[in-house]
Amino acid sequence: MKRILVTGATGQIGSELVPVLRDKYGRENVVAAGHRRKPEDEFIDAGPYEIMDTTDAQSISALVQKYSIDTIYHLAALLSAKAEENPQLAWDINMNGLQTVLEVARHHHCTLFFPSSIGAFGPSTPPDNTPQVTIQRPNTLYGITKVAGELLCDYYFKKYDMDIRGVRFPGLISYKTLPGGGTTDYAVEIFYAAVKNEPYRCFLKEGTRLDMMYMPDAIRAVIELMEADARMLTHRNAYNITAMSFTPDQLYASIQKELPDFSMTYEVDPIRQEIADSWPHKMDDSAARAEWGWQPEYDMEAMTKEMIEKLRKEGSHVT
Ligand code: AKB
Repeated sequence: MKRILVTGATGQIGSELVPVLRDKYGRENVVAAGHRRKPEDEFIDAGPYEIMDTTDAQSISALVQKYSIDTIYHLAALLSAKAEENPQLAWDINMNGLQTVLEVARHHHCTLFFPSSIGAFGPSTPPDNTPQVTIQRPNTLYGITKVAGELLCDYYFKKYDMDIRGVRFPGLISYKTLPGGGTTDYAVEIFYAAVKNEPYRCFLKEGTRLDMMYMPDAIRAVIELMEADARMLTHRNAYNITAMSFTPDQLYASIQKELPDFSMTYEVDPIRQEIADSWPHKMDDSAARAEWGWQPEYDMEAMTKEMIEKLRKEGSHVT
């Protein structure tokens, strides 16, 4: 049985990945680690929870030893817009944090999952049908840490023969935990407003096309990649994966089909708009499909219906 450590466990991906891993591998075998002093009760009740600083090798090492960890899902990171607000902190968490975790993983012979992002591409990358292997010259600090992270993971794989795997996530849409400080966050916030019958002011302009994915597909992708036969993996760090590609106006129209009274206007945030304009419209994820069978289940319509239904049910989570 695997013994797993998840960093950034209280974040948007972690809060959904941890319960799925616990169902699969047993609650005591999955340690959730976050930086919050007081996590949600469900973390404390549902299995081991630890407070951890991802740049502190000794404390991570101590946790790995305490729980005999053999696999690390390293999710702790600052997202794109937050990283532009504080580039020094973003470098420290995203880059020094990854390098620290890689060293701990090397020392303790752990397998590692590292999430990259569409942010690893930049304005000179072909935006349509963005190839798996292409030019990557991002002009955001977040993107720089993601490309460097991909390369560092490749380096550790080749030099130290470590099992490290990763994907380039598009914008992720989920109803359990809000993302914090990303450029694609509008595609989550819009649902919270719609369900509360409030108008939404979108910070990206009409026509801004980006890759997106509903969280259940994202969680399944992580698990399928980590379970894939290592001999099939050529592009380990990291695979393009996508599920849908839409603009704010298309998402607005899709929500209006379910909630005809919902209204949206635009109030463009120039910083996030510039980031979005430098990212792909639609990635080519054929390498992931060919090498480990990646296949999304949700398109924009199916995701819209389920987001509205779930947020209505989970009314208490809507803040
Ligand atoms: C962000 O917007 O920063 C993230 C991402 C696409 O990596 N959601």
